[in-house]
Amino acid sequence: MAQEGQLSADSLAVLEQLVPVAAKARRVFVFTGAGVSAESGIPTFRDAQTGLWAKYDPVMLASIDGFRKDPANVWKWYDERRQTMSRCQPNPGHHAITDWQGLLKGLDGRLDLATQNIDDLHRIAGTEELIELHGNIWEVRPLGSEFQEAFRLMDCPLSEHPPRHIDGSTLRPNVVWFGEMLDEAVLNHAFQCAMKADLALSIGTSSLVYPAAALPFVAREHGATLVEINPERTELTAAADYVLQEPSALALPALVAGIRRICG
Ligand code: BV8
Repeated sequence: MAQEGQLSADSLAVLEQLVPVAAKARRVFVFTGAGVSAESGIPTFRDAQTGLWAKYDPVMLASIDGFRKDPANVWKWYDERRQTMSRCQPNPGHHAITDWQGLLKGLDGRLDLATQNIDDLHRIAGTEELIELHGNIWEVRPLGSEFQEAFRLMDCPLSEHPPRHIDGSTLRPNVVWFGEMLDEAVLNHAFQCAMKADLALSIGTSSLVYPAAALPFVAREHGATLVEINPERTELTAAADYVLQEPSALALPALVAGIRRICG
């Protein structure tokens, strides 16, 4: 497979061990971060501060305090990110996850995907029953309201910063900001999936942001075999049973192709 041709010898050796184990798994938990969208052209969270945003601290921009201080400025940042994301498509890594989910369904298994990403690319790639831990950049809700009141606002670019609800109230992005609680039901569901998994993969995340970053560790503590796919080492690498230090758009299609060769 052309894709495998670009993998390092180390990664091919890891895949040789991993593929038979992964082909046997019937409850797979996949946890993704910004790195899986890097090859779609979306800057990862920390390097999203390129250009005019370089002078801002992302943790400040993605925070309720930052928003209350200057809602227009925070909305300008989200509007820019929405415009970037509107030009991006899922990459082979996103599609490999959807492909694997379909394969497992046919084998009476299941793949649960919990993503930290807010870019909608897993949904566009066709992954079902997506768990969006940190919300979705295409959704908004009235400031001060609960996640349940969110709705999609697809205007791109936005006509005003901040956008307003029909009743004139200020709308906020339906994302989880630093210092904000995640939607408890969403987070509990993700932990349930992690605890039931026999194979867990942490892909494209720096494993720094909690409580989401605890998920792969919890999967491992409950007996899952743990795989990390990331070109860099992270806080999780030492705990992983298999490490593929590759871009996900290269490693995931090679892994799923190997599983398909065994499972048909
Ligand atoms: C909360 C949405 C309770 C907004 C985001 C312990 C327990 C609980 C909380 C904390 C804790 N310790 C600290 C905290 C507070 C804080 C936190 O974790 N801070 C960190 C910085 C230390 N957590 C919170 O505030 C959370 N809320 O805990 O509520 C509470 C309430 C009140 C008071 C206290 C606690 C809420 C966190 C959610 C924040 N929202 N996003 C938006 O996006 O605008 S987080 C944001 O960063 C992203 O969404 C993403 O989820 C997250 C992490 O980023 P990554 O996805 O990992 O991306 P990153 O850029 O970091 O790394 C990219 C990786 O990809 C790299 O490793 C790179 O090597 C790799 N890569 C690059 N290219 C590729 C690749 N991999 C594969 N292929 C490639 N091609």
